[in-house]
Amino acid sequence: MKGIRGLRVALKMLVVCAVGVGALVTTNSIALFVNEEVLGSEEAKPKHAALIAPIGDVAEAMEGEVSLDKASHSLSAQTGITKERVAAWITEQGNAGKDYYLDGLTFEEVNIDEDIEPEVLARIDGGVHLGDFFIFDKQADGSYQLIFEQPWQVESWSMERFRAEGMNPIFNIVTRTGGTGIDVIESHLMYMDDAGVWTEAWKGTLKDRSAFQDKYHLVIGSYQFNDDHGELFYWQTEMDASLEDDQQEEYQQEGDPKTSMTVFTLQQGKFIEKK
Ligand SMILES: [Ca+2]
Repeated sequence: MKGIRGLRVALKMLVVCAVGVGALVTTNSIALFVNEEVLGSEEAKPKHAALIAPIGDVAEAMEGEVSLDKASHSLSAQTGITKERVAAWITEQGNAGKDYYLDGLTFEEVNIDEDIEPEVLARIDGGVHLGDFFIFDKQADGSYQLIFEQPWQVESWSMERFRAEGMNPIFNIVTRTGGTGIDVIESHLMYMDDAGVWTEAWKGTLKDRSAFQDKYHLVIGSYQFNDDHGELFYWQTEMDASLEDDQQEEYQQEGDPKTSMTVFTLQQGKFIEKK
C-alpha cells in the first residue's frame, strides 16, 4: 500500500514546499512544478521572504484534496488514498439506499490487471457473516470508479502464485457466509478479463459446516493448479459426526469420511468441470 503523504498548514502559515513540489525563481515569475510537471508560471509568487503557492492546485496535481475547517481555522491537504476518500466513493457510487457500516471499512491498493495504476480493493466487515466488497478503478482524470460490488464478507484477498494461459493475475477472494449453526467459507478465483470486467473463473468450498442439535456435518475442501495442463484439481472431504456436549466443542465421528476429487479445465476464461 502506498504511504499517505499529508500536508497540513494553519491559515497564517505559508505553503513552502511538499513532497515532489518544486519552484523555480526567475526574474519576475516563479514556475511551479509538481512531480516535474509545470503547473503554471503565474501560480506561485514571492511575498516578503516567503513563497506563496496555491495549495488547492498543488494538492490536485498531487491527486489529493484540500479541505477548510472553519472551526479550527485550519486548512488541510491530503494526498494519496485515505479511508475517508474510499468511504466517500462508497457512499456516492455504491448501492443507492444501502446503509453501509463504514466503521468496518478497510482497503488496499493492489494492481489487479498489470497496467501501471493500482486499483483499490475495499471491504466492509459488518460482523458475523455480514459484509461488502468493492473494487475501484482509477480513471484517466484521476477519479476512481466503482467497477465491482458484492454483499460479501471477504475474509482475505491474495494473488495466486499460478497463472492460467491468457489470464491476468488470478486472485483468491475468500468469503464467509452462514447462519445459526452454519458456517461456509468459499474461495472465488477471480481476474480482470481483457474487456476490463472482474470475472469469476471458479468458485469452490473450503469449509461448509452445519450443526443442528447433536448432528454435525462437515465438508472441507482445497485446490491446486496443474500448470503442465492448465487444470485445476479440487478435493473435498465430507464427514458426519455427533456432538458430545452443549458447547459443541467435542464431536464423535460417525461412519467413514468420504473424499472426492474433481478436475476443472480452462474454457473461455472459466474453469469448467472436466467430463
Ligand atoms: Ca491496474
